Amino acid sequence: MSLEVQRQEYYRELAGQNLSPLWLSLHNLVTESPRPSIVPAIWKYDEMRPYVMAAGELITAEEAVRRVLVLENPGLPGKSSITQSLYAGIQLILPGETAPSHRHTQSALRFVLEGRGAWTAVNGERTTMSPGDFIITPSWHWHDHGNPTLEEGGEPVVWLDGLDIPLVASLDAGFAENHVAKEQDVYKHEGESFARFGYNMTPVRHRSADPTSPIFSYPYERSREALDKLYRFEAMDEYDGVKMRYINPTTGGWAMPTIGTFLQYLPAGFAGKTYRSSDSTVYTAVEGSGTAYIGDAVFKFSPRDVFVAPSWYPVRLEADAGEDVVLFSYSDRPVLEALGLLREARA
Ligand code: GTQ
Repeated sequence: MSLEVQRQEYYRELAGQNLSPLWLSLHNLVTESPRPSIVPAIWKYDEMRPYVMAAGELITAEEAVRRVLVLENPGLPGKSSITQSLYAGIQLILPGETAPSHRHTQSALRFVLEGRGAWTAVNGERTTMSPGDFIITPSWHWHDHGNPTLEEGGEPVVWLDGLDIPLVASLDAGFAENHVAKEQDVYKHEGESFARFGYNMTPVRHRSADPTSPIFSYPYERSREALDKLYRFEAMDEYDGVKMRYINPTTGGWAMPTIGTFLQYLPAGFAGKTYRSSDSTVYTAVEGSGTAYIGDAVFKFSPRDVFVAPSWYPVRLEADAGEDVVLFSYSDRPVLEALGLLREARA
């Protein structure tokens, strides 16, 4: 019997023992650099919007629990993942609707795309949404969403959901439950969390082991003002323009333990240098139009479009002439950083 035939026979027997020879797979398991399954992709808001609005005619928020269209990376079909570790969806809530209260171990962020006046409730406090606001639902906290009725001036509100669903799934750490009530009790004033933690101060005896920021809404106006001032005061970064990360003000750490969130300003005509990093990043444009070069992909983006850059792909961002660009983005950077796995290359 030739050696090759003996080996084949041996491999067959191994499979029956739930064993496998590492020497056949080592090169795929331990690679020189990341080999993402996900691919660069863009979702144009103008193309998604009719489907989002059509969902509003077909199912209520209450029946759907969450009326969301999931942005699926074409490299991971059927996996409800926009990156290897993160999820993205577009959620619609119509006037008078409620998305009933539940909680889960997955952390969620909302980035408001269109409409105003809807609210999210967390920890007994409601926050009213406006475009560009970044809102957090921490792990295992009750949350429900609602919208004033038409008579009260409600309008359709659409936001981008970012969750760590694939990450939590990879760890088999998902738990969830529904609240007995449709809406949680509201026992705080709107703005209370921001008053406590949003002004570079915290209550004198504040101590918390919660890894998530106690600010659960970061209003766009304030974040935008910081970018505008920094642009006027300082030289920009050649790769990022002015790029800031949202923080937990009580620790200086990430606003969320598993998802890094960023707001970035590229002045009109900005042509960024090429960088790579091992965090896969989801971007949405808030203001202005430009071009994202991600590997071989060239994406023209406008406000509310969503695009994704896989780990270690070369990325370059440009703002069109006459268009100041603001980008919101999120990635698994806090996880990589905490585990010593974050790598960046700035050419
Ligand atoms: O709003 O709680 O897009 O639980 C996916 C799962 C949104 C939410 C999503 C969720 C939510």
